Amino acid sequence: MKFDVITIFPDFFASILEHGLLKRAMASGHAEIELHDLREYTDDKHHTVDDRPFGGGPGMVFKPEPVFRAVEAIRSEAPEQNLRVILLSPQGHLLTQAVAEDLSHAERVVLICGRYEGVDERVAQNLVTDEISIGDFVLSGGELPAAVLMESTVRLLPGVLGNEESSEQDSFAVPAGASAEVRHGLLDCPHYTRPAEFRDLKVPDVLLSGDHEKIRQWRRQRALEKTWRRRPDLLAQVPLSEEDRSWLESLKSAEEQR
Ligand code: 9D3
Repeated sequence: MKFDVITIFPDFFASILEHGLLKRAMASGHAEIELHDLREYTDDKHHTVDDRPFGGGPGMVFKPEPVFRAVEAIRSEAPEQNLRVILLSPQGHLLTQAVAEDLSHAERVVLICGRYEGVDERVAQNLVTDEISIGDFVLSGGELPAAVLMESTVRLLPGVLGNEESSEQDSFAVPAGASAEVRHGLLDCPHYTRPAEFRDLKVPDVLLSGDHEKIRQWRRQRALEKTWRRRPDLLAQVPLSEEDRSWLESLKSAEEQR
């Protein structure tokens, strides 16, 4: 699949394209990423990409013309291709594993990285197919979100993580918005490695016991407990076994005793 990233800071992406998963996916031909400097799609001497908001107020807004021109130039390279045009913005739908899975089936995805107070609404209304946010916190622009979106999508492409089958096959019986990749929606259990004792801090005995059934139970219980305490919203969407339910019940009654 191919990403076209429209940004006023193309250099921002150098380090993530030179390291790790995205670099490997590009080297192996699974992903292609082309950076487009928004300023190259301006036509004035000063390469102006922004202007003051109509109606007044603080900050600056991305002008529509350079953004339209950039997307139209990309579209004209392959007019028959079905383009997803994504605006990264705080007003977008939340990026979830399900959104990444959906995008991993796309042929070509344009990512528009906003800056300043925002982007002229005519871009969002007339050019963009999806508006996406990575969470309810304030960033300075869409570049980090674009990198997050690309990494979460590319790692789902068949072959990128070594597994030649589509990673979709392991998302069976998982409700929308979740996937087996996120442990059927549960938070992960704790992990330990050597040494078994570090400054008086001991690894739980069960993990050293060699009893695989006990270890499986312990891990499942820790995952259930952590999810119940920190992310009860996730627990509501997860298929639970009888064993899971009875453990959670005993956890809740122990808590009520305290
Ligand atoms: C403090 C400025 N805010 C006034 C109410 C609005 C605002 C405008 C532009 C807040 C952030 C931004 C820049 N952020 C993004 O473009 C962005 C973003 C984010 O800030 N958080 C999570 N996901 C995303 S995707 C794009």
